[in-house]
Amino acid sequence: ADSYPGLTRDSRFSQLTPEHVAYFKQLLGQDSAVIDGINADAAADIEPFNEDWMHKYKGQCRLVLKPGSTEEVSKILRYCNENMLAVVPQGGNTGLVGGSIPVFDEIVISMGRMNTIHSFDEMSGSLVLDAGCILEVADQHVAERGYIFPLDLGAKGSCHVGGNVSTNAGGLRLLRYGSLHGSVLGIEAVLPDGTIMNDMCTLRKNNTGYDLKQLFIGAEGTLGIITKLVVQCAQRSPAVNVALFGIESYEKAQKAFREAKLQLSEILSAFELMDGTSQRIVHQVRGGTKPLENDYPFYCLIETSGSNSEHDYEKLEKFLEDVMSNEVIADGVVAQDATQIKTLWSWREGITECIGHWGGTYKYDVSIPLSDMYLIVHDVKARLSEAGLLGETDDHPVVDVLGYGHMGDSNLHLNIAIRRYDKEVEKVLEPYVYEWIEKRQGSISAEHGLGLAKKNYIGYSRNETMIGLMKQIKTLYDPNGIMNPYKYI
Ligand code: FAD
Ligand code: 2HG
Ligand code: ZN
Repeated sequence: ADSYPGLTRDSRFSQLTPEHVAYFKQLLGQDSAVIDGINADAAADIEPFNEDWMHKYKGQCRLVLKPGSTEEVSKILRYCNENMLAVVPQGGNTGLVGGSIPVFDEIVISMGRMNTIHSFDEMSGSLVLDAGCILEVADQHVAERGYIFPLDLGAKGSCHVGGNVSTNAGGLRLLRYGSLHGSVLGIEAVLPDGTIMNDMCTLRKNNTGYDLKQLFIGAEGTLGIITKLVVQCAQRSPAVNVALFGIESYEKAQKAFREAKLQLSEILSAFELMDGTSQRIVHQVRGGTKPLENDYPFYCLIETSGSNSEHDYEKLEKFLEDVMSNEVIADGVVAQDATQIKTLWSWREGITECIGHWGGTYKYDVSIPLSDMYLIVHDVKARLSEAGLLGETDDHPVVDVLGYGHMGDSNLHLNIAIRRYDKEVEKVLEPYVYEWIEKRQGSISAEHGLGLAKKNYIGYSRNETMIGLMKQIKTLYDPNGIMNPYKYI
């Protein structure tokens, strides 16, 4: 686990006492809503809240609160604000930048009990639900009514919609349904002083003054706690097709993307890129039959979603014939049923889990103009090899360097699979990677957020004026700084 060099506990924050815990116990009533590590040894129960999905960040929290209503969240925050107790909101704890984990002894406010789906308007598609609902459960609810949640990602079985909105997650179909900045219609949030901000508009249009809810989308728990949401869901397409193909070069992958947009236009719902290394690793870790016979340096996964299966399938087949005969792609396979669709997607969605197999990963979630996007993988790999850090044997900390991601959104996930976290490797990677991105006017955080991992690097993607304005907003909403401290900015 990371230690946090350069970070010291903010002495303005109070140390938790049995009196504080007694207040929360009385407020939340039931025993299971408080995990108390102050009066008793609760280390084992608290551990999952103190550690992230990658086992990279470790907190020292000794109190977890699980509110059951907005009013309880409000009372918790008001009390924390008055008593200078720092807090960390936590959803499904699947975040990849250490944002959901305390740094020191901050109180974790876990949202899992607030998981009611309140209503769904089958005419408009607007869904009203609690922040602690699991993404997959919300999607299933609207699927039964012919709709689709406008976000999908590999962690759907455990991430919360509140966490998704707080990180402004992008996921696998942003290309089709756009960012949460467009599909979140309303938010209820509790500010650090306990004020409940009710902006639960269920309509698509509402140009009355500043759109304050937008600030909470991507705020990573630094301004307040999101308690409820209104989400615009889209009509679910009855016809879904998925194809995976092998490609000889990154240039050809770009051509394939251009052609897919041209030829599949309105039915294209995902265009994902995977490099050969990522697919080799998934195969090595999980086994199974490879979708294509031969190995390729690049693979793309295309999904179409439309209303007429025959028409869509025909369009996709014609597209495949075209790109194959023009040698844009070398080989391809189209899923024949729902099981095969799932299997093809698993070669893409399974990467994050498989690359952690040797011990960990350094992750860079970057947005770069498409023409240069994959170049960063070659450059980083060469740098690590030259430094003697990459190799097949255990004395090398780095196993391999790979790239994959949401090609349709110019978003690459550069990952360095490692045997152990290693300062030497970090020195070779940073600030090199961030400088590389800055030179190309890219973004150092395309969709995962800043959290603790990137807070020191925001200057590579935002100028002083913008950072200054962000700090003013933070101070306005959270003058005592109790909301998710030591992170973001
Ligand atoms: P957490 O990890 O619990 O929290 C994330 C941040 O939000 C923290 O800063 C936390 O303090 C804050 N927060 C959580 N809930 C609230 C709330 N109610 N109010 C205020 N603040 C809150 N991300 C993508 O963008 N695209 C992907 O395709 C994608 N795929 C993933 C695949 C895997 C296998 C994994 C493990 C992660 C993936 N992620 C992806 C990252 C992660 O799943 C998303 O960031 C997700 O949105 C986090 O949701 P969560 O509920 O787990 O939030
Ligand atoms: C994805 O697109 C996620 O699969 C995770 O955003 C990316 O693990 C990663 O780097
Ligand atoms: Zn992603």
